[in-house]
Amino acid sequence: MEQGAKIYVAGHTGLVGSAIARELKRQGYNNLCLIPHRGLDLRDQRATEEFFGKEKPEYVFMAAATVGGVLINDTLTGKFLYDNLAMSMNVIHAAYKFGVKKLLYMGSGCVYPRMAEQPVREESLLTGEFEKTNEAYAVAKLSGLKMCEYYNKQYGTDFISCMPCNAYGPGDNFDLESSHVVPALIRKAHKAKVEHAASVTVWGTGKPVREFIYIDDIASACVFLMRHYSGNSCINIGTGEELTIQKLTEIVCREVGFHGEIRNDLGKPDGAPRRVLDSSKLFAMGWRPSVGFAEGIQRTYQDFLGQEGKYTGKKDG
Ligand code: GFB
Repeated sequence: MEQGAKIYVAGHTGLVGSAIARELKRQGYNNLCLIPHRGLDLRDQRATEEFFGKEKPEYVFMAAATVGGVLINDTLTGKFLYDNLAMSMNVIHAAYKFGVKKLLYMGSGCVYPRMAEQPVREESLLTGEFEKTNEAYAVAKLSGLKMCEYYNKQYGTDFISCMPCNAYGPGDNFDLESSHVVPALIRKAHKAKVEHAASVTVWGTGKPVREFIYIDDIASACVFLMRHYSGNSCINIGTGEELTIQKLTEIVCREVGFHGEIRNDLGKPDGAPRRVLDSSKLFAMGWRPSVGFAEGIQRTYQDFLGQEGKYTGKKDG
């Protein structure tokens, strides 16, 4: 990827897209094509193709998606399927139609089968049933992954895809109903701390196991793959470290400074029992994550403190 190349980051205002744009600028790629969602609805094929025809990007990071945590995934199933299917199809087809040199498509660890052998290898794709709570999102993302593979086969495109584990970091969504677990727990622990509450409530049993990666590490891996990898196999992006949700909560409470009790709301879903990726293919290429979990939590907490008013209309405490 040449330094002066024109690079389109689809979804550049989101958690992953904003981190990729930051990483590209940090590495001296300044010819970035960034258009906010309000400027272009990627679910609209005509508008998407008009944009590609006008801007003619050479490289595309497809990080635009409708995302959310276990609860919203399990409730807005129609929206999660439609939005992500339409955006993926339109961007991948337009990239082919307008001669994009290379595209990186953001998959997700939740696309793997619920009961795949852990840590999950890329070969496990499509070998079993999806996790029900995020099936709609997984079906849409799988379609995007396979569309890249099929276009490479039929049209000779160079479209690659990656599968990150659970992402967190600055720019995350801290809304308690729609967010993922890390931002939700940071906000809950902060509120419990400032209100001197006796406890903080965790969804589900706290027994599920997850792997968490700081968003700047995902961005670094995406730029690395765009520069060094071509092929039809998706590539896992993880840290190799797994945590139960209970342990995660203890770490978040420690980093936030809340020392009360942890209670469980068993009325909320656990989601997949264990989801840990095997990232040995990526590690063998020479990339490694660099931000440790405690440091990542601290940076995310500071980001939340800088914008807590946005979520509560006032400071939580
Ligand atoms: O992050 P999360 O919503 O998504 O939930 P998944 C992870 C685990 O944290 C689940 C528990 O076991 C939740 O029950 N959890 C505990 C909480 N407290 C909370 C809380 O306050 N909020 C949330 N959200 N969870 C996602 C998929 O699955 O994985 C996405 O839904 C995406 O589509 C992502 O693919 C990678 O890890 O279960």
